[in-house]
Amino acid sequence: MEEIITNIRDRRFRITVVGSGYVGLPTATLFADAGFTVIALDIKPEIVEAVNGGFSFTSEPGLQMLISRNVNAGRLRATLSSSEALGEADAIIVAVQTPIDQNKEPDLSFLMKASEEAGKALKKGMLLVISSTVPPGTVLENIKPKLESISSLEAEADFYLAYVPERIAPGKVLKEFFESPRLVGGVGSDSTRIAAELFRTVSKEVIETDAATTEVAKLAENTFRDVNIAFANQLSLICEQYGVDAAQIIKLANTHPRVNIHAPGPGVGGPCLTKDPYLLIHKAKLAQPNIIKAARQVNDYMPNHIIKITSRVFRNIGKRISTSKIAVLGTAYKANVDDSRLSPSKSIIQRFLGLGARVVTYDPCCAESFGAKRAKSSYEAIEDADCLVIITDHIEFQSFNLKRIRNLMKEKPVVIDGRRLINPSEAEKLGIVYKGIGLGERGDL
Ligand code: SAJ
Repeated sequence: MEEIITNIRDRRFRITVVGSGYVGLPTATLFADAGFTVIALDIKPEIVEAVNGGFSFTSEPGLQMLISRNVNAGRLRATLSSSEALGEADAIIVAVQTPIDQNKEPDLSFLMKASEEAGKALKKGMLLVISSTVPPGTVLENIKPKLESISSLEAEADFYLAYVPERIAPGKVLKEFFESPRLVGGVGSDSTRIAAELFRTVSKEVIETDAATTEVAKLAENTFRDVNIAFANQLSLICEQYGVDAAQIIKLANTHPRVNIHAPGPGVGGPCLTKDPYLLIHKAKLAQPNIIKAARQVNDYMPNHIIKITSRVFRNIGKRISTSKIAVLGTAYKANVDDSRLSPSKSIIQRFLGLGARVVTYDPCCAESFGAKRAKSSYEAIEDADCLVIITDHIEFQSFNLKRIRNLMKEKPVVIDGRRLINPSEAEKLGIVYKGIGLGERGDL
């Protein structure tokens, strides 16, 4: 064991990262940048080709430069070949996707396949780290026995196994990879110690615990955030009915030193918050009501609410959605990222298209348009529109010239503000029919 620790400190430890996606690629790159020789394994030729050419498949700030630096220095390369990637490794870090299926049940097929391949390559003294988000119990109940039966080796005695989840938000990956305290949970104390030593080379702070605890802690973080946002969303529906402003109320409530209500919005997207709560409750037997499930339902309802308020405004002003042009701003699931996975924009755009509207989208970061026509700028999308719907809070959308918007739009222009980026009284002064999420009018109840 001391020899392994020395090899880590001397950077003689060779690392293979299985899955070179949004988590695996920065992981591989940052270990290479810390001085290790790293191989990134993936099944997608375009990712492998990009990495070996010194490029990133995501536009994550700073990542491209780091990939290029480490590929040129000969510390980082990518491959499609498992045997090439796993044959020489001292540590294998698994960062493949663990999605949920249509029934909201975890699909561990990618993870179990990766574990199987890692199991075939296991040798005495190797470290296997799971970084994919997993349902509680997965490392001890599924992965450990699989590795032991394939390799005929024993965890802790012959090889080391730890769960080390990521805590990085797209857009801030490089900063958070280093700065977020890293939870390291081994299946035993030697596994924890070795994995902690390895992650100390890329993280400011490492917190040592055990695998089962770390699995639940990872899921608790994102579930807490999802439940908090659901509370903010439900509060905004209440405020709309009571004729008060949820944005102002949240600001006031958050002046209390023990209150921190998140921001309401047009829905919660992305690959983490939409899935992790289901992983957490997967096998738990809970009496009703289940606030975690209810929170998911509240957040999933929000895109419908956008359609509902738009329809109501159209009815009030005597226009029809079916004969209108609607500009939808933002297809990314959150501000300033190019990622549209599970974005609330998808169902909103598709519902408007289904109602017969002509839908034009614009997103400064993201090329996805979910079947709508894609404009080259916000103002091009807004031109001649009957209605502007703001879905993503990109920086570019936070400094609109409202007068210009007003002049570009058709008569009786409608603005539906899913992120509260526009000043309501300024909009109304210009003759815009404005509806913001959480902003009620007296008499709405
Ligand atoms: N959102 C709101 N209101 C808010 C905050 C976010 O409606 O107050 C929406 C966003 O617009 C977006 C969704 O929620 O649609 C998710 O946003 P997010 O900021 O939580 O970002 P993620 O999902 O990219 O990242 C989360 C992070 N988790 C926490 O902050 C607890 C990140 O640290 C994790 O690494 C990541 O999940 C993950 O991979 O697990």
